[in-house]
Amino acid sequence: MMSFFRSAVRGVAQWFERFRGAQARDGALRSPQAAAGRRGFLTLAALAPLGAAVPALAQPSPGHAGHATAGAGHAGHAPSFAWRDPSRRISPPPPLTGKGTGSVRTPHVPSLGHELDGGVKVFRLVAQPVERMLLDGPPAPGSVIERWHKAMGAMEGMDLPKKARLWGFNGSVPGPSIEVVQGDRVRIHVVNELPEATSVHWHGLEIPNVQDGVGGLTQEPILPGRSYTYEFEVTQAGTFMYHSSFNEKKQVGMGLGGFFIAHPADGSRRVDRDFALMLQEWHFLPGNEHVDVTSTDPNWFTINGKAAPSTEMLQAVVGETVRLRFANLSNLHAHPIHLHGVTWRVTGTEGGPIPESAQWPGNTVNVPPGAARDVEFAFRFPGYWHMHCHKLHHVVNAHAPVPMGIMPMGGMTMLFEALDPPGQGGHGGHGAPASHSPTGPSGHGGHEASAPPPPTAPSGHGGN
Ligand SMILES: [Cu+2]
Repeated sequence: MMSFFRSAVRGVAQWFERFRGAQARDGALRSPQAAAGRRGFLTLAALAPLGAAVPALAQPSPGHAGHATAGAGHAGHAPSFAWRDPSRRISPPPPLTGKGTGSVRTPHVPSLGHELDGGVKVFRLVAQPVERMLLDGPPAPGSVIERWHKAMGAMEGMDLPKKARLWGFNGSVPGPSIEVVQGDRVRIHVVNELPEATSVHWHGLEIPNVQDGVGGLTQEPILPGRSYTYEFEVTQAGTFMYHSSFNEKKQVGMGLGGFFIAHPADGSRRVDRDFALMLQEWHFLPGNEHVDVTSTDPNWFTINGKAAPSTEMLQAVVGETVRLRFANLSNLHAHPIHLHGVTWRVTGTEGGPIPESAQWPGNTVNVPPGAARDVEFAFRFPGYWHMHCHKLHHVVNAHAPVPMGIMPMGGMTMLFEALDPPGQGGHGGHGAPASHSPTGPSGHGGHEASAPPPPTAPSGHGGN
């Protein structure tokens, strides 16, 4: 019975692969007519209706408003239905990607260091096609997650590797985390290596309108191959985001966003461990690596671009103060994130820190699209603590051949290991190693993002 299902599913998957391969070779679907003739199962056909909206949006200024014809040539480029333009160079990550100097760690995602030009912090982002392994495959042999996975009776296929062709920044989805201090003046160079125009919005920041990054409204869209420079002063503190603000449903739906974190200028709100976790959702047709961005039925769910069991295991020592900064760049769903074993306080939103008197206790926090939620807590007991979205559709992976048996955890699931303080080990094997480091190995590696450096003080922030 099972082998019948397996071979049938394999056959369908291979058919889809062949179909996609024939129809959607990079660049092969660049003509709207070609795309329109092939609607149906096609991944890229799903992108066509959105892509078709580009020429109208691409009118660069009110002065051109009378020319809203289908002729994209006016904006200097044709709409593209391809994941990448094969004639366009995809740059390696710019220098200082992965060399952040702040205190926040974004597992699986590099941080973004800056150069100084006088008093201005200068960051570099390249919007580009990115191949991302959402799932690396089965957990590492002998790891805690493998033990858990096996104990649940993992169904065949649920930990098959899952590669996705997304859009991101500097080779990463989500893009590298930007970390600054309230009061900083920042300059951000954005280069567009996508096959269509884009722009970058600084989500939650109170900055002059001309810096707001809404392509076609507050600035001319950044055409393929072109660049744009934003510059503003960060007057707020909190957990913010950056994301595409041009053809958003498609571009954010394909991954174009990241964290923008600002520490309070007065050095307040310090914690021992500070993690940033980006929630994203995706829909893929069977056997397909391209996101079906028109779907309202996501079937893959990631934290920092990884689905369990490939999500890193976080670590903290019992009694240490921990902050988790959740942000949601999903197109559709809120994600109620729950952590076992603690009562946290919700200490911040996308509007910045919440005054202490208004913080509220909980252990599940709902994070709507476009929102950020900071929570703070300390573990009381050592052990492996389960953290996951409590929409349980969001904690499995979609490629089970037949989702009728036990579906082991996947999607928006993470383990958090609480360690005994040094010298107090022996309680279940969770003693902190002498060389304990929050950036230590997670025991089930395989993520492509290089590990950021251990936490150090951002300039002017004075430690964490
Ligand atoms: Cu969820």
